[in-house]
Amino acid sequence: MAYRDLSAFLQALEAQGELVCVRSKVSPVLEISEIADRAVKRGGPALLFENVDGSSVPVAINCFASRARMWKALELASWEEWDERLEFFLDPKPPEGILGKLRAIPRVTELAAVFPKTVKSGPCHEVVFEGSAVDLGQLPILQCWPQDAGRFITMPLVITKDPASGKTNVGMYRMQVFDRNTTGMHWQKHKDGAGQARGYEREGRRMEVAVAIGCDPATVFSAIAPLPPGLSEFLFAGFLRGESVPLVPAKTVDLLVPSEAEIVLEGYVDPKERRREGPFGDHTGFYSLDDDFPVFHVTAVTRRERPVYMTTIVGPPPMEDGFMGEAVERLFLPLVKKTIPEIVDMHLPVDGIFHNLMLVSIDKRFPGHARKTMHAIWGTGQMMFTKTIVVVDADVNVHDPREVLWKALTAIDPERDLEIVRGPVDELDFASRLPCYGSKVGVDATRKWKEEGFERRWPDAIRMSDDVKRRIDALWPSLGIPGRGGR
Ligand SMILES: Cc1cc2nc3c(=O)[nH]c(=O)nc-3n(C[C@H](O)[C@H](O)[C@H](O)COP(=O)(O)O)c2cc1C
Ligand SMILES: [Mn+2]
Repeated sequence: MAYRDLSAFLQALEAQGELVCVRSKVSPVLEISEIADRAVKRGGPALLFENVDGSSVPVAINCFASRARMWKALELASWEEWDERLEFFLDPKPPEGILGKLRAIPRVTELAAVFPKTVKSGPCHEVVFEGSAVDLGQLPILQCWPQDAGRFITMPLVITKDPASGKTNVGMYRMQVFDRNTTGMHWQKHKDGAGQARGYEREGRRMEVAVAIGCDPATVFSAIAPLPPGLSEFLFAGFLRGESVPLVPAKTVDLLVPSEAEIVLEGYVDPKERRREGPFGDHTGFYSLDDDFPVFHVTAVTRRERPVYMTTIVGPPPMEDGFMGEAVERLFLPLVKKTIPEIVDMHLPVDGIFHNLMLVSIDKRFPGHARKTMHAIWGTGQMMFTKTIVVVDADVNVHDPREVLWKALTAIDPERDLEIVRGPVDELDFASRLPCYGSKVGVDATRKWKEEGFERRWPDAIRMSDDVKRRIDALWPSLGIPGRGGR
């Protein structure tokens, strides 16, 4: 059963001891951030701050900040469960026999039931503020870090429509609060929201924008999913939940918003307008420098009678977004494998802040295969940002950093095995010589072949023979050596 809304998810977390309600009075300026940071770094629970200085609205944070909570959010018991679920749709086999056909029916109806549906009304419209009644100061918006330029909405679902195709996009792009009814709109150049905005700019038209804050967890997660442009995040959320996302027409803009949202901001972005945004303590663990970004004018705020403000903080890893990133890695791996089939597994270690390091194992089939894989990765969606790609053979476990270091570093002849390219880099990369344009490196750490010009012999990795291991397993308890005899 899908979570109906954020409260349903919070209740489920609380029932399982995964949520702590904090009743002490705390400030949204830096204090919640410090508490949330300590909690996530200690593997702590999600937090609901009920008494926030300056606002009557409670703050939920760290809702996704552990693997267990991320699974709960996506209603999965393991990543394997997802692989199996996806396999049915990616590789459908005609069901065999009457029993097989009967068993397939629920799956097919499940698919039919996940398209977003429009409803007439919803709790997100219980209270409506328009025009001069709009005041973002009523919300407990955080200042996350000392050098931040101000308060930032960090977990918004920014909903826009493409001017040409009319297709809806949902993206999570942070928003700096400038005053009671304007914010920044930090969609980076490469993102779908920015792409749609360029369409409005060409036409010299205002762009209507709606921002949902606090929804059921799958819908929130869909806003960070790196889907190809034109593919609906709300449909993806429906697929994740196994149930469609109910959408309701916004009050003052021509957009559909999740009817079960806690808070919705409605307004517009003027195509010509830019304003200084930042600095902001970012997910790189450093402050992103100030820069010019579009401005969001909030013309209406709608909300529940008793809303919860959902937020997160990013900063030196590991943070909540690291767990969200891991979910992206695991959920998208089966899809990546469909286009880059040689990939066996991949891993983006959390300290690589998602796109600085990708470890990928391949089933190497032809000379130069590792380099082909790197270029395929750099050529696919947001994976273009990957600064370092290390390609290893299929027998290396990319989730074990020690094994990767050992086997990858023994396998390389640096002058021969580095592939250095230029191209687009993440807008948050502050080391590249130019913004958004720089270099990336691939490391071919696969075993080298004769066909690749390697004429020497390649040694086997050391491994004890199985029969000896079995004999010693049996003998171990009698040897008087402390510790388990595990291998
Ligand atoms: C907590 C959090 C904050 C984010 N903030 C931004 C941001 O300010 N700007 C941005 O372009 N992407 C940001 N992202 C990443 C985007 O949400 C992500 O790239 C997503 O795929 C964008 O949606 P789109 O593909 O529809 O453009 C953030 C992600 C997370 C998890
Ligand atoms: Mn998108």
